[in-house]
Formats: sequence, structure tokens, C-alpha cells
Amino acid sequence: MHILYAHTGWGSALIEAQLAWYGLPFRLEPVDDLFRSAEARETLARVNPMAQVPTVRMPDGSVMAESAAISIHLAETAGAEPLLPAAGDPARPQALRWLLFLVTTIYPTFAFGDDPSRYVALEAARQPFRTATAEARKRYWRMAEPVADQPWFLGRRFLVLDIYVAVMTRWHPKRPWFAEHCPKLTAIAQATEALPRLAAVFKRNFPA
Ligand SMILES: N[C@@H](CCC(=O)N[C@@H](CS)C(=O)NCC(=O)O)C(=O)O
Repeated sequence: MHILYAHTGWGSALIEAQLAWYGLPFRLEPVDDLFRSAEARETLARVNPMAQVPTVRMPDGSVMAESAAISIHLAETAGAEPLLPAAGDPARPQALRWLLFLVTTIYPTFAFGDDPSRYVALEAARQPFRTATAEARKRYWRMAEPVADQPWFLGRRFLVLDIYVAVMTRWHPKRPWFAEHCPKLTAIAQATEALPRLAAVFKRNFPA
């Protein structure tokens, strides 16, 4: 049984969707808002020193964090219909490239912008820094938009990238911005949320 430390609508949704996709048994361990609750941070830090979700206690008792690592591990071990092309598959390099782009380029803009005090000592500089990270995030999404294929990000095969697009486009700058500036990503996100295997996860994490 996987135990997924989760906060509704946050990055844990990336892994919740994958566990559901693979039909792996899991239980959610709810985590309060980590920016508001010192207790939630302290409790989670005992499991993962970064005190971030997703954090997963694996069936063997070990702890995994970092959504890209978890995604790669699940694709390699979870069995049928892996959400990443296997080593040797010509589609793998681009899948890894864009997975890492989403996780190491776009995702950190939230770590910077959500609580700038962690990175910017000068109080007066924090709001401009937050604005700059939000603008950078939009630039990065605009780089992904022309790459996006149909019906899925890399073409005919549904991959973990599509789950990332569906979850992360729920976050700032949010769907109306994406609908206007990134219509292909928006279509991928909507199609992903409608997949019968994933619909309940998205409904739970992003209620209307
Ligand atoms: N590199 C991590 C980033 C995880 C992350 O930033 N999670 C956010 C929620 S979406 C979080 O827990 N933020 C709390 C914090 O940074 O203190 C991953 O890919 O799993």
C-alpha cells in the first residue's frame, strides 16, 4: 500500500492520478496548508525534510519524494500501460525532456513565488520577485505550447506529461489564461480530466 501525503489540488494530485491510473492501492494522508501551518510543516518534515507534497511512503516502508522521480519509478515498475516510454523507445528522450522541463523549470516558479521570503531577504523586493516569477512561468508555458501535439502532448500516446499539464494548468495563471494563450495545452488538460480512470481524482482535487 502506498501512503500519499496529500493536500487537495496541490502536487500530490500528480501522483494520486498516477496511482489511480496504474490501479495501485493507496491511502491519502491529508496534509494541511504547508504555508499556513507550522505544525503541518514540522510533521511532514519528519518524513521528508523538504516538507513538500507529493511525499510517498512506499509499500516497502521507504519514502519517496520529487514527483519526477516518483513518476519515473512508477512507470518502470507499475506494470501495464506505463506513463513513460521505456528505455530504448525513440519517444523517451522527448518525454524525459518535457517532464523535466515541467518539473525543474515551471514547478520551481511556485516554490519561489508562493513564499518569496525564503529566497529574498529584502522585504520590499519580495513582491517584485513574486511578479517576476509569475511572468517567467507564463513565458515557460508559452514555450511548451508550440511543442504540444494532439490529442496528447507528445502525440498519440497518453503520458505522464499530460497529467502534469492537467494538474499544473489548474494553478496560477489558471485555466482562463491558458484557454487564451495555450489552447493546445488546455485541450490536453480537459481531455486528461475526462479520462474515466482519472476523472474521480481530478474531481476530488479540483471541485467545480
Ligand atoms: N520538486 C518537487 C516540488 C514539490 C512542491 O513544490 N510541492 C508544493 C505543493 S504543489 C509544496 O509542497 N510546497 C510547500 C513548500 O514548498 O513549502 C516535486 O516535483 O515533487
